Amino acid sequence: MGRINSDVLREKLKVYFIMGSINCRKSPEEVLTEAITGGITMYQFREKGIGALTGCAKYDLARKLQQICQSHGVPFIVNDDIDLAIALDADGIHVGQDDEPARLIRHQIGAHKIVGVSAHTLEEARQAIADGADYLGIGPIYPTTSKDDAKAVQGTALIEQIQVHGLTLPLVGIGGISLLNAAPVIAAGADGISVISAIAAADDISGTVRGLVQIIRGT
Ligand code: TZP
Ligand code: ICP
Ligand code: MG
Repeated sequence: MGRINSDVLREKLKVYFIMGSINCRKSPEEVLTEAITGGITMYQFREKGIGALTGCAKYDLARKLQQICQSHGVPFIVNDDIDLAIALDADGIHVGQDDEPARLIRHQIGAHKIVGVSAHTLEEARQAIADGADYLGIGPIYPTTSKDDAKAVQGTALIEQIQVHGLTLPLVGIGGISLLNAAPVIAAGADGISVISAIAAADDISGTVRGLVQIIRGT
């Protein structure tokens, strides 16, 4: 099996929900189920930050959320944790610049799995592509409170720069994206948006996702 088709991946990146237990105001299972009802196209399990689960509790939650994704045909991606991604036979993994190099991640997880890499500069984007990434996460686009060690806010500048330099890998914008500011991210050339708090902390999770889907699909 070879690498995922990039047009198929672009569809899955449109409304890419990221969540762990600390992002939720009700059970993660409920939050994920409501987000799927609203129409998320991909999900990333990111169990990180103060109070995050570890060990067996982390594994058990990941397995439950993976089963919810599987029963609805939504790809399940693991943040950072290559051992967990392999143990669960997840659909893919997302890594940052401080994690294991993407080249090693690709080697460990196999050609047919989805590998995403966070990039904050054109150079990091080029390196991720050379290392075998399938898509890039570009951000933080707007201010965010969901990541303690977030880099400087960059707006849509890098997304635009990536197009100008002819890099064609699928990409999502991330960081502070909501119903109010998602449209410029797509206008800048991103295939989709990646969102934690605007979905996980919404009063109406499925309604918020439906709104984001409409913006991304341009209707
Ligand atoms: N990487 C860059 S910004 C960010 C991550 C994981 C957090 C995004 O969360 P939110 O709540 O959508 O701003
Ligand atoms: N981009 C994506 C898609 N996921 C992340 N966890 C991140 C950047 C930091
Ligand atoms: Mg990371």
